[in-house]
Amino acid sequence: MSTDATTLDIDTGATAVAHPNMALIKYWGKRDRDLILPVTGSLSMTLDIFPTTTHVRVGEQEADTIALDGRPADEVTTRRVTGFLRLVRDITGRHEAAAVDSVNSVPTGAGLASSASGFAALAAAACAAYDHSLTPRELSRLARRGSGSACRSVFGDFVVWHPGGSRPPRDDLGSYAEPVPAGDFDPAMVIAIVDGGGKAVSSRKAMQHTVETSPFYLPWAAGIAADLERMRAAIGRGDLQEVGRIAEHNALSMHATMLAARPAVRYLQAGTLRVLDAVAALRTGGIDAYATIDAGPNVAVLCDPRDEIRVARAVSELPDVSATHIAHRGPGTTVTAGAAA
Ligand code: 2P0
Repeated sequence: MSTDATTLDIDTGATAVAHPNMALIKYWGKRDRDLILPVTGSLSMTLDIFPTTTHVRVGEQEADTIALDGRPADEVTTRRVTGFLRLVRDITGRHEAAAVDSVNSVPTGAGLASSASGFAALAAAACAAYDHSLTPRELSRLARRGSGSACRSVFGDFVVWHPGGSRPPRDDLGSYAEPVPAGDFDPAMVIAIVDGGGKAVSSRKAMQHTVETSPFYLPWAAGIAADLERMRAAIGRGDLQEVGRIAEHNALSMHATMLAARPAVRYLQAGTLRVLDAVAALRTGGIDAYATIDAGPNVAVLCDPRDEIRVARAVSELPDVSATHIAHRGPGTTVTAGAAA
C-alpha cells in the first residue's frame, strides 16, 4: 500500500479502515437480491479487532485492479468488487478505473468473515478517492450494496440495520444502519474458533436457499421486530442477561431455519455444540455467558469483561477449539488518509 508520508502528497488515492461486526440479531434473508434489501432488521456489535485497511487510487490505469493482502484477487472477488466500483462511479459521476489494495488483519484460518469490514472500508475509501462526500447514512446504504452486513460496520459500538419499507419501487433509501444508544454498556465477546477453514456453502447462497425452502423461515422472521425492540431497550439499560438471552435465542433459531431447509444447511459441528455445552455450564456456575453463532461453526460468547479471561479459558480448554479471540466494542469506519469522505 502506498500510504507512507512521501507518496501521500502526490497520491490521488484514499485509505479507510473498518472493523468487523458480530450480529446479536442476525440478518438472514433478502427480499431484494440486487439492492441487498433484507427481510428483517438486524442488530450488531462492531468489534475492536481485525480491522480491514483499504487503499483506493484512481485514474492511473485502464481497468480496475484488485489486490487482497498483497496478491491479485481471485476472479469471483474481482467481479464482485468491480461491480461495486461501477456502482460507486454511478453515484459519484466519475469514470476513471480504480486500483484497490485491501489488507485484512484477521489471521489466516481464524474462521472470521471479512466481507462486512471489507465492503465498509472499500465504500469509504472509494468515495474519498473519487472525491465524493457522503453522510454516514449514505455511506451505510452504499456499503450495503457490497455486502449486507457491511452497512453495520460503518458505525461503531451497537448498530441497528433498518430493513426499509415496502414503498415502491424497492426502498433503497429506507434500508441503512444507525447507532443504537448504549450508554456505558461494554460487554466482552470471546470468539471460540472451532474450524478456521472456508465454508462449504457461502452465507449468500445459504440464506437464499433457507428463504426458498425452509418452513421455519417465515416464523423466524416474524419474531424479529419484537426482539429488536426488546434488544434495543436491554442495550440501553445495560442488561447483559437480557441481551444475551435474546441473542442466543436468535442465533439458535436462525440455525434451526437452516436445518429445516431442503436439503439442510448445517454449519454447526460437534465442536460447536461442545462450546454451547461449556457456555451452559458457565451459566450454571453463575457466570453470565451467552452464545451467538454466525453462518459457520465458530461461537462468539458474550459476557461481562470481568469474566472474559475465565470464559476464554473455559472454551480454550476444549479440544475442538483451536484459538480464542477476545473483542470489545469497536469504532466505526474512518478515512485515515487521502481526500475526506
Ligand atoms: C449477520 N450473516 O447478520 C449474518 C448472520 C451471517 C449470519 O451477514 O449476501 O455476507 O453479502 O449480503 O453480509 C453474512 O451475510 O451476505 C451475514 P450478503 P453477508 O451478520
